[in-house]
Amino acid sequence: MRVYEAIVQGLEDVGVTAAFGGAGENAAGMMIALKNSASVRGVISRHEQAASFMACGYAMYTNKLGVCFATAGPGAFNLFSGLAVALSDSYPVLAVSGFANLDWRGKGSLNETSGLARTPDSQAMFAATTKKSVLLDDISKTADVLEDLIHTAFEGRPGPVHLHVPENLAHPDVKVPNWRKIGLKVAPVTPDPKRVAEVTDVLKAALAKGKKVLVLAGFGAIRAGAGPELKTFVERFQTPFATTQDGKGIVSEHHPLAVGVFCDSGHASAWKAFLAADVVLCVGNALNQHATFNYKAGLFDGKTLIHLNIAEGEIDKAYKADYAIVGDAKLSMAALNAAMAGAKPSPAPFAAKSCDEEMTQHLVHLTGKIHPGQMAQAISRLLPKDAIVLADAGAHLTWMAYYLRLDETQLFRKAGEFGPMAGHTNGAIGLRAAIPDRPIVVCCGDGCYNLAGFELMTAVQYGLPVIWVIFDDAEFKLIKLFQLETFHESGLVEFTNPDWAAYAKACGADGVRVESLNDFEAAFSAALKSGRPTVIDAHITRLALPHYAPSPEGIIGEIVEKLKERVGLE
Ligand SMILES: Cc1ncc(C[n+]2csc(CCOP(=O)(O)OP(=O)(O)O)c2C)c(N)n1
Ligand SMILES: [Mg+2]
Repeated sequence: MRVYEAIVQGLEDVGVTAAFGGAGENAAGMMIALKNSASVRGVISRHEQAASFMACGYAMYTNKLGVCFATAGPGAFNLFSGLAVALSDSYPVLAVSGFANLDWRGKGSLNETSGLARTPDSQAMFAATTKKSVLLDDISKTADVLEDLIHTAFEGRPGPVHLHVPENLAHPDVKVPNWRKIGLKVAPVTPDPKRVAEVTDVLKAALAKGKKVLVLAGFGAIRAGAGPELKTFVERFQTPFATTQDGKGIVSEHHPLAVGVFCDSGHASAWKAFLAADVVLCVGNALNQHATFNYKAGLFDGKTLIHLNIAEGEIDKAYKADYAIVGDAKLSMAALNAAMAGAKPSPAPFAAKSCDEEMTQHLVHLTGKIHPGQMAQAISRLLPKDAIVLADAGAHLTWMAYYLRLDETQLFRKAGEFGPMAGHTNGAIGLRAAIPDRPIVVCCGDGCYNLAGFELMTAVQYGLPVIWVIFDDAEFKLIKLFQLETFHESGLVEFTNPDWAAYAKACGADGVRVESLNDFEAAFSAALKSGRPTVIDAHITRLALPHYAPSPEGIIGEIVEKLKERVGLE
């Protein structure tokens, strides 16, 4: 068995069904092994960066390994963005890339990345962007190395791993002498019963004293599938719950206890509930910049912070937790629910206002084009029960996070902490390969689509249909807003777009240009019905301002804070 045949066999052993990559001499053996695989589908993207995003999309909501591959040197370097996403957003992803012939190391051969002879050091670069990167220097170690890497990808907080396969080991006549089946046995991160008992005592005492408990759920809770356990908790103890943008829908946003999104561009109802809370139970939430109003000083002052996260490293990172549980969110919430059996809700109910009114408010809109907030509301109304919505990086994301109203059977993911444009525009194609039977909608900015929308051809070629809704405002809106706020002028943020509908049709997909909400609704409904790859080029107004402010008091509050800072007031 050749080295790449062995690697693909290993992927089959652990249940991988698709691998995304780019062509190249060093990747040639991988491409052939994939062509011959009965269960792993090879998808060659137009650009390797998209392949790395697709691997992330593949792993996003499944507990499956995302796989991307590329040739040595330039192809491999195009994988970094996706690996950075997998690192920051905790996706189990394996990248396999070529490496120049080890026998020629130091001579500056084509694609050499040994760090010698004026070549970049890809071992250092991949090591810096993954949990672990290995250069396979002995073919008899292939099974051991691959198994160890895959385990590392899943262990604890999931993340990316990388394998360098040197050219001299990838020749057709070089064989793995000792191949064996790869096994995947990853122990779940179970919570320490002592810590669960401690948190139980704190919560019971707080509820008995009539203290207000708020749950704040993040993507970790979604990834772990902790929705049912969270719902049991909030309903039993009648505690309101807020979410981060990525935690949206963990329990239905139609639920009377839902107070909405807690973060920049979040809901006032969530902020007010937070202000009133005595105890905040954070579940699967890393308390990062946009979920803490730029790490607002004293955010948890006067409150008891209970932090539940899969990794010890996240606890006390930005805010000192009073109590913590390290564990998988589902297992930890189940353990907490069991330990809380018999506990009673607070005698003084925490009557927080739900997010319902803010999400469904009527938006005043006077110009001819589509109001992006109204479009987000329309998507909420038309979205099938099992749909998945991804947003990309930009102002469009803030409209979606605020106005998309999700049921607990639906999913929403924003561009994550690394936050590359086009990460989800193309990651969605990988997600489609992993989840073939749920509608997938990407709400992307036109800047994002311009950056990498040519992967539409990959989606068409491989039959991986997604609906792309382009928020077409012919500008980098988020950057424009930042410039105006910070520099009081803007520059180089506007651009021209092609006729995306015509482009989509030229690629073999469906394409529609819409300029009114009615036309959007018709196009969106038709795309959901057709199941075909579809680009909806939605011409949105530039005049609507997204609900975005790093101040929890909202846009006006932020202006007041800035003015106070300027004149030196407390
Ligand atoms: C690869 C990459 N380059 C640059 C950025 C910085 N960036 C974040 S949002 C944004 C604007 C995106 O424009 P568009 O897709 O049109 O979205 P809009 O803000 O207009 O909704 C830019 C340039 C980034 N996140 N990723
Ligand atoms: Mg734009």
